[in-house]
Amino acid sequence: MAPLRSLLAAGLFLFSSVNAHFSLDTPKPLEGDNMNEELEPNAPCGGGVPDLSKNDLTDFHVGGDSVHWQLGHPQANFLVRATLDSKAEGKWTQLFPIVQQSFRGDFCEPVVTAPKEWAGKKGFISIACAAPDGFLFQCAAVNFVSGSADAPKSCTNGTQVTGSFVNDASLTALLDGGSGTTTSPSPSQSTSTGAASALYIPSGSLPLGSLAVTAAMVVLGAALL
Ligand SMILES: *[C@@H]1O[C@H](CO)[C@@H](O)[C@H](O)[C@H]1NC(C)=O
Ligand SMILES: [Cu+2]
Repeated sequence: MAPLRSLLAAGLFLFSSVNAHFSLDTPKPLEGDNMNEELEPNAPCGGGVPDLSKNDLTDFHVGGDSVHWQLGHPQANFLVRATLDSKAEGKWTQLFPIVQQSFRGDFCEPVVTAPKEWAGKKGFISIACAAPDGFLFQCAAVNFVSGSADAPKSCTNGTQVTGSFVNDASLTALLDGGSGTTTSPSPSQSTSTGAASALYIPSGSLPLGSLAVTAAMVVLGAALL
């Protein structure tokens, strides 16, 4: 029974690890809890439609506030950028060094700052991710306010998640003064995660189906133990 059991365990691992590109948790994303993953490759905000006259805004403290996302790939590079443009059409400023996340799961930076003179203005924070399957984007519409905020208890990194600061010219090009063109993510990135990208299945395509399969495998697996 051992081989079958380990096969099922492998299947379980596969199904539980094959999910989202990445999702933004804090600040509140434009699409709320209803992110359309298929639109996530669209710059500058994925499926979110940036328009300060319509979007819900949350406060972001220029002296330091948290930015929290979940990654569904084993590794990706992230750029945190922001603009005061009312439709997020350009003028992107970098808010935090480009960070390379290794391992799937939660990543939260408790202290991300914005230019002090932005306090009292409205704008967008956009997270640009260079993933094995291309660029991915999410945005939040925010009121930039003065002062700093303590990160909430929910601001944690996954236990196996690590971060390191890296150079990524493909992401730097997405800043004002960058080339502005969308070239493919850096080659080192794609090669190091090539095997994993082959496993990617958009979770939007069969959310209930894969859940049902996972549930069935849990039941089967439990029966065999
Ligand atoms: C998560 O990891 C990053 C990168 O190492 C680090 O800068 C950050 O402070 C960590 N977040 C928390 C909540 O400890
Ligand atoms: Cu992806």
